[in-house]
Amino acid sequence: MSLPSREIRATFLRFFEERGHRVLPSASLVPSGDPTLLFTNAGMVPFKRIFTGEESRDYKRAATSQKCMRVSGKHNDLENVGRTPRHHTFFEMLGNFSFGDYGKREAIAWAWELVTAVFGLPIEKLGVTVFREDDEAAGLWRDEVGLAADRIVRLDEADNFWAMGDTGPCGPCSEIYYDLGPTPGARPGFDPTDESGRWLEIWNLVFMQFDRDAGGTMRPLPRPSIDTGSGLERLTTVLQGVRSTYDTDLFAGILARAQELSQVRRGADPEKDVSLHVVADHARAVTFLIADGVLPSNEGRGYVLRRILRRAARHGVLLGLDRPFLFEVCDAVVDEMGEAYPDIAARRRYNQDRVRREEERFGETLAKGLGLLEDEVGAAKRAGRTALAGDVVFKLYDTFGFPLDLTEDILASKQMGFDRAGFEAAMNEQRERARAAWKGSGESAVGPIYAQLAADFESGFRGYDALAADSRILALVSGGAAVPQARAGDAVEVVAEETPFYAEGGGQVGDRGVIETATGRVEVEDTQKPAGGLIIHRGKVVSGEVHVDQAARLLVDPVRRGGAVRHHSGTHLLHAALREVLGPSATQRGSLVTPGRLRFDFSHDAPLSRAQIEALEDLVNGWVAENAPAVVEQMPHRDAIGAGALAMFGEKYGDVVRVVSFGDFSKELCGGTHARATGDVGPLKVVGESGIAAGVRRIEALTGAEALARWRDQERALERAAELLRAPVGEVETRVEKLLEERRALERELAELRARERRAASGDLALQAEEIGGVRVLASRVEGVGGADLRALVDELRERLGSGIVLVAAPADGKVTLALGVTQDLVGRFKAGDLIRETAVIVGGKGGGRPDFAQAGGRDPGKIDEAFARLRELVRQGAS
Ligand code: ALA
Repeated sequence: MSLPSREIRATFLRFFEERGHRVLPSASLVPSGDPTLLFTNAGMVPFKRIFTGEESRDYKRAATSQKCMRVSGKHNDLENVGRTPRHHTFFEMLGNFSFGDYGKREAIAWAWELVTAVFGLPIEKLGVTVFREDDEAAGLWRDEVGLAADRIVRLDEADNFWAMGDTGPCGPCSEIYYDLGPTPGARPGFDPTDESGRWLEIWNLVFMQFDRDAGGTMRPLPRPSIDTGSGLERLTTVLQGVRSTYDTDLFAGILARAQELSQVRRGADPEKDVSLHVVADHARAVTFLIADGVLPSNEGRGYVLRRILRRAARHGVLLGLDRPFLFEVCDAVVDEMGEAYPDIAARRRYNQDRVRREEERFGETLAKGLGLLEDEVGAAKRAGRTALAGDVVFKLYDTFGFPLDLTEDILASKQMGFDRAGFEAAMNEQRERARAAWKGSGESAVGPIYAQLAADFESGFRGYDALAADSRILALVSGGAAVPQARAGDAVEVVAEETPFYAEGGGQVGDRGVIETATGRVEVEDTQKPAGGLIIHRGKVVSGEVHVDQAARLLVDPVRRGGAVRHHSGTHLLHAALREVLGPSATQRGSLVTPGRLRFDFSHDAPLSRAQIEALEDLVNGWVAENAPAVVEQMPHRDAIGAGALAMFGEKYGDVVRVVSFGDFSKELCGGTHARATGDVGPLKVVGESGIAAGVRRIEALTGAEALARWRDQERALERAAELLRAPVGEVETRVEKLLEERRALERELAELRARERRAASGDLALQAEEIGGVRVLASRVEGVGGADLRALVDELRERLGSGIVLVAAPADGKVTLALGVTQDLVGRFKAGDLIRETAVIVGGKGGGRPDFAQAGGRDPGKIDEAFARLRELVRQGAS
């Protein structure tokens, strides 16, 4: 019996736990606070800021099995996945990490020990690569491990220098390869560059030494570190003695479900195997992405999810499945992996539902896309072309979710090609757009001064129980630099040994207040935590001076803090109520807690009904009335999640977490400040509900005094309206309805009066008609007529004349409008549009219209008579 993947994962973690590593749970696929990265793509991502020294933890060694996604890169272009034996979108990366603790020697020795002594891989089947210039690593492999010289190959940056992305921690690396046995075309000996598939990379050891900035400059890291990554899928392939990851037990249950549903057997037809593999790989990606809060959409992460899901659905079609099926394969993913990843087990139903809905939606566009493709192919053939335009193929790809390979398949069957360069150009444009949209999504860089201070100091937060503290000033920052003292008028940032000030975090705004010393006073406007455990009080010296090392008294503004506390606890109650009303899929996406209001963003894809909002308010206010006390506990992250505590997706939490509970209805991981009991929150009122992004809704609410103030404002507004209406408040509605009705009646009456007046006026005007060359012409100025009335007037005059040409000029506000009508019997000879063009020029305007009616605007009412004269002239010419 070969080693099950479950055992491989556990053995790896245990091996490093025994060597002093803290074993941590996998972080979310959605990187926390890292806008430079679409997905967590390596085990080191959650530790990025520890490597750069911006953050520290109470451990220096860690080991994880990390969920990862890669959808671009050398081998991970989506189109490849399923076609090669071992590339995936979603995968698990086993890794051990040293944060400035051990270095190359231990990393290499342990990797070797685990691979050979524990997993028992034969030494003669292993080879390693090192970075061209890394003599130290090469020496360690040769002298300490005892590897033969021909099993150590030096490669350059492209292969042996690892970076998380364009910026961030990076360094030279060393990779361990395994010989899968002779393949056709393989070169003899150890050759990692051989592309025949013989040598499989199973472990990458990165010697983190640099931090690369956006300009490409590499700065040495404060403490060189170790980051390693071994793909569980590949390691399992090797340890289970198979050639493809799809042959491991990781995929067995998932592929079995796909085969059962499609009634297609693996191994019978290579093309069908590709489809089965695509379905299996993508079902894993889809399951984990949705469980981490990503929803299908047309941008960013949601777009990647949608592409993956549709590609899987289309391959289902190729397997003969003409109904939603992927949701059932995703269910098999939960069966297989739910034990290792409780998150996906907890969301089984929700997951199924989302996937199924997206499959149904794609089912509709699929038919339309195929129709478009048929049409385009037909048109191209008729035009004698043998290739389809690149932008058509891109449209299918982009709008209809057709993967390129699918379009290619279909085109090939019709002996058609396509303009690949055009497709690529359209694709690049799209990528640029996506990149541009991805940039600038926040997170300002930590100034170097803060990183420095964070390395030197840590501030103790004392503000959970106290609003005042006696402490000492550790550092002062002014103008971006540390200063020994600050004087009245200076803007300053104060670092103290201990502080009751809450630094902005977890959605809650930073505290305000004052810091007093024997010689001066600082008014604090904001409190922030820019790096690590460093808390800074940002404000201004308002009197005297303060200096480093001085004793200081720190006093938090209690009213402001009180408001923040109420709204923060209110946010927790609202979150709990949302889950009761909408179900567990309403997961938190963000929040803002200020002293005056709260805002809560969550996953949900339809507006909330009034009944749902009222249900939320009733639940929360019921809990408030219970006056349930807050219980705050510290516990290991694992236990907290096990006890059902809610944690925000993508939020970073330490190993030991703070859990805030109210009664048995609310339990959340939270570092914020809270009410002692729900009663302190006071009434909670929802004042806004809106959509802020695809699948994300926002609720705004007020608590306590703010809720009351809001009611009062509204009451006052209602009373003012009642006063204006001279009616009791209770009758405002019926009175307004009545007023509106009366208004409608008056408008009707007014319109009738106007029409009557117009008819009378037109009777008089018609008498002014003159005859020019046998054509009746009426040119007249009218006052106070505009818009539709002007047109109606021209119609009426035309009717009165029976046969003729009517031009009316309506001056108003220094401008003039001309309207011109020609009766039907004359349109053969005179075109209203032509006549108006020539007359409008005279009043400095332009216009046009149909043969029987035209309109124009002009800027020179003083020339109306001239315009009339021009009309007469035109008629004379036309009549002759
Ligand atoms: N971070 C390294 C990798 O992903 C270990 O290969």
